[in-house]
Amino acid sequence: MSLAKLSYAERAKRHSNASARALLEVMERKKTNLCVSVDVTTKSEFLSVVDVVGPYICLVKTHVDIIEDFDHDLIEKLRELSVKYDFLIFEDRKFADIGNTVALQYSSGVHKIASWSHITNAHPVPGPSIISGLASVGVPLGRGLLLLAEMSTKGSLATGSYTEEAVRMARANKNFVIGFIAQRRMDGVGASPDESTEEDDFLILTPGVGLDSRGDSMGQQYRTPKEVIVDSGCDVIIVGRGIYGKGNNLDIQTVQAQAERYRTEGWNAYQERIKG
Ligand code: 5FU
Repeated sequence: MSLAKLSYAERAKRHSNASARALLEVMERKKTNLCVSVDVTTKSEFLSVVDVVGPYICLVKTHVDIIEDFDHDLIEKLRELSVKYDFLIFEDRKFADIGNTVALQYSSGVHKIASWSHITNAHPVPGPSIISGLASVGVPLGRGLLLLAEMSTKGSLATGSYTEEAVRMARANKNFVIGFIAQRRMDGVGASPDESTEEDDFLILTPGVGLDSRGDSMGQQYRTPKEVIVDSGCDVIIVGRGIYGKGNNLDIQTVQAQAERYRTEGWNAYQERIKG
């Protein structure tokens, strides 16, 4: 049976990585495949958005380096909210350096990402050593890594043999690599004809999701939850501005209504996929 037809609960039982299992379990428990990307630049806006979207999401995606008044109190409050509302945390750090450097960037510095982020991600561009560098920090903590196999932007270079090589790198490191940032399922991608990949269960987390717009003026491209979940077989929809808006004034009621809307669209699409 294709993995896209299995329920999140069934897939959780088969997963050995603690973060992948926890994510699939929370998706099933809260009936949501929505990840909100909270790309705002102040601590108070960040916490307001997370507090209002918390009930509707499985995962919060952060870019902590854009928060002007970042401090560890923010992380403590984010952790409290993640317990209160039952969601995981994904720092979208997009590591891209040599193993030794990424291990330091992941564990140390101002942000100490590995100490609070269940999931993070990396560009495969440096080759497999980026995975071993990050794994030296993340595996002992039970963390999970996503590789950027594709991107949502117009003209992305992450296509063809680059994407295939990313999937091969993931297959060789299944204890730590739990899936991909990608625009479609990656089952069997880059495998040789005699290679069995049926047991692989890589999660596909997909940015570039919007219901009211097809893109922005800086190369972003949007597809609907149905296109992403049903047509392309992805697992988690990542939504930013579609939920928290574009201007400087956060309208918390609208943020809540949009989170509810995307959660419903994403979950209905998943149910259509597993039943169809
Ligand atoms: F890897 C990627 C990608 O291919 N496209 C993305 O948009 C990551 N992203 C992130 O998802 C990006 O950095 C934003 O944080 C978020 C999308 O935000 P939007 O407001 O929904 O466009």
